[in-house]
Amino acid sequence: MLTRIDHVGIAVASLEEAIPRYEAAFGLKVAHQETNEAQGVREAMLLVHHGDTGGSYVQLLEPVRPDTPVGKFLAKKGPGIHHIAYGVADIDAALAALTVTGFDLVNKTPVHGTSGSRIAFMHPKGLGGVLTELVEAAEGH
Ligand code: V0V
Ligand code: CO
Repeated sequence: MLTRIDHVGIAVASLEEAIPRYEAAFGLKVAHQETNEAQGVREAMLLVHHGDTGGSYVQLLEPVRPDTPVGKFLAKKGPGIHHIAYGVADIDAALAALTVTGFDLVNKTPVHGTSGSRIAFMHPKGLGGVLTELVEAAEGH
């Protein structure tokens, strides 16, 4: 079902400070930046590798307000790894299969993700404490 590690989401207080650190450390480049009001984040995608099944990225996440998933995470735990995201070819089929097996889905139907992707989150409780996202990339990504 999974085609790649699409991204590792990292909670940061400031994109402006975090982006140059990642550029300096690994020579990564920002491929895309976006504000996602529904998810409460400003995010930057830095490309690590582009393979047959699509890209793998570091996703830096800055909360737009404290009362958001990333804002609450930062207040509780400080900056760090917030979620892992796996690529899937067909997110509707993946969610249907996970519903049958009884997984606790935060999003039962896909919502808008970065660069026009369709995404859905799975609750960390069922997956070793790791908030997990599925991503169906938009055509051409
Ligand atoms: C919270 N918890 C986490 C966690 N966030 N555990 C692991 N990783 C995380 N990121 C734990 C927390 O320690 C608590 O554990 C428990 O969950 C409840 O925490 P809470 O602070 O009361 O939070 P809730 O229950 O209000 O919300 C938690 C969930 C929420 C996971 C349901 O964060 C959520 O809906 N996340 C999905 C949306 C999201 O994260 N969007 C931002 C990225 P104890 O203390 O009970 O043991 S947007 C994105 O990635 C985009 C747009 C993209 O890729 O395109
Ligand atoms: Co993400």
